[in-house]
Amino acid sequence: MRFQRLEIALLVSLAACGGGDPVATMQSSVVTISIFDFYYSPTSRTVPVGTRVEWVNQGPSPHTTTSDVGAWDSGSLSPPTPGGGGTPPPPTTPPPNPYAMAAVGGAFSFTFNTAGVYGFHCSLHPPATNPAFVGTITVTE
Ligand SMILES: [Cu+2]
Repeated sequence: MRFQRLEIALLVSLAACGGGDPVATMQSSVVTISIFDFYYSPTSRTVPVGTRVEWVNQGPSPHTTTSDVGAWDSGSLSPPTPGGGGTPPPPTTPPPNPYAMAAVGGAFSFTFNTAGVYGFHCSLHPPATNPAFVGTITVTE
């Protein structure tokens, strides 16, 4: 049948091109910052230009990552346990990290392509009332 012959031809051509992979591995890196009530962890990071920084809300409240100078704004990131319940993990094997088994909350990422110092805060819990709820990304050449 016609389809069988096509399959055999495909298999032969796949086997024939088993040489080296000409596509180089991407060199971009990702740094993760967790958002808690009410602080960022880590508070500050120094990264090279081109780094993608991802903020992940570990709740239990909604939060944002908002650039102090308007370079980015995540909008409200949902907490991992909707409703701010702080539901404990099931009583099976307790994880070493209490957050390890929690569902992943809302996330936002931004790639820093220009060197500089970038302050950020949560627009829902602004520094005026939460002075410690701020962070800094320092981007180096
Ligand atoms: Cu917040």
